[in-house]
Amino acid sequence: MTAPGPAAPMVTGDGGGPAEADQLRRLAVATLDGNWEHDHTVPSRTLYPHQWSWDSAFIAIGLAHVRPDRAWQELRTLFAAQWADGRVPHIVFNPRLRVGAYFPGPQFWGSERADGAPAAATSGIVQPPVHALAAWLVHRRAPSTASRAALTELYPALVAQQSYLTERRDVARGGLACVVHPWESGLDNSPAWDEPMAAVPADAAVMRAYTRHDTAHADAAHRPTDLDYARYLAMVESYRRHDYRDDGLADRHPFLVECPLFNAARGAAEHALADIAGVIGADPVPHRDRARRITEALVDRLFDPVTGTFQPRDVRADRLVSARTALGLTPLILPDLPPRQVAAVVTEAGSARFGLARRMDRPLPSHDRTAGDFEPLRYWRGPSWMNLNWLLWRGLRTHGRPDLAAGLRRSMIGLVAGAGCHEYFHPDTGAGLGSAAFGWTAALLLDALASGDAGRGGAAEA
Ligand code: 9WN
Repeated sequence: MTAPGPAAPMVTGDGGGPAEADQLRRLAVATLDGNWEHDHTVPSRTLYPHQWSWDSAFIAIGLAHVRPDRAWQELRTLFAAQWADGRVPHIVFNPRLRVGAYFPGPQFWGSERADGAPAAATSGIVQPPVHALAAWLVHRRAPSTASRAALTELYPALVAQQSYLTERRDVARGGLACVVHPWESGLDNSPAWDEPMAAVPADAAVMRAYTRHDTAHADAAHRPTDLDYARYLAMVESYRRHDYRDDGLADRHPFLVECPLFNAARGAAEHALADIAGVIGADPVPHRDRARRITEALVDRLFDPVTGTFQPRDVRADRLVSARTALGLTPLILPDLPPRQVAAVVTEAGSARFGLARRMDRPLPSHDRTAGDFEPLRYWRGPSWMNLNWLLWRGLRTHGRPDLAAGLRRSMIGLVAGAGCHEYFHPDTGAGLGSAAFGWTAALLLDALASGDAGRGGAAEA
């Protein structure tokens, strides 16, 4: 079962010709327009009918090409729900929707009982902080007086978001922020979380007390299992019991992990804030300093010289998790990643595990395709996702690999040309999976289409 969406495009080639590109652009705009909900864009009308944090950042990047006012509104609406401590909640619930439109909904999260929560009902956890980068890209797409004013307005909120992560979430005091829930990574059921999740006590039978919403709209065989969900709920309950406070996490919380993508996003955010500061007359230097420290900590704590890739660190067990997932490639978005790590990530991405090449049929999968637990249909355990590929595409351009960036870009566009704006895709066949009208797929497609010259011509991009 998939959600109805704008019809898949009648694109016969790989989407690379001007007429095909135009058709794809129209499909993407129709998808984003269809998901627009009075002041924000929903990731999917059926599966995810509220506002999600990192989705909105990716969506703003795409909207900048076609509806710049909406791009700013998207970010403003999200940050209007920022908590007093600076956290940006991973879901902002739309009060107009019926109870049960999504599980777990506002009643389960109970944000209204926590100090410093906003008036709107939200979740109590966060997602990767890709918003400063998004704000910078939205401005850079069409700089204007209005975009500078929008940056000036958002800047303090973006800084507070970073401060929250630096001051409250660095549980191991090593310079990296912890995620307290797999949902915070954005890659909910990635094999990267199997080891730390195994330590979370839970019984799948507790799910008998709840009705999952996701499996009513997507194939259960593609989604996290009931045991995964039992653990997800247990982790929320553990955090909620302390009103989502972060003091004492090390002593009481069952899941504490330093994620390479989450922290790479944090570092990229400091680089973007330095750029923003330069435009609005603030001081960029502290942002560059913080960015440098984050990159150093990532290399120090998460780069495994034996495997040559970045791996999450399970802080409770104080060890790197063994799974080699696409998360490990994402530090490439950091412009100050040292050459040794850049080379290692490019090698890992080009290996049989992920298949990056100048000529490639399909974008990268979310997990090592040679691994025994690779599942081509199950969510973040194998399928290809546009946002992960977009991050890698950006990283390749940042580090002067236009040849590989161009190959990846073509494969991303070809994927949507073949299947439509699906949520995720079979990594071998390219078949569309999950929601058929997914926000960030449409948005990042627009960005890939618009950046054709940079992708082909090879200018390194900051
Ligand atoms: C839980 C909205 C979100 C994305 C996540 C993706 C999925 C939610 C879910 O959907 O997570 O947050 O219900 O599965 O994993 O990355 O932000 O698109």
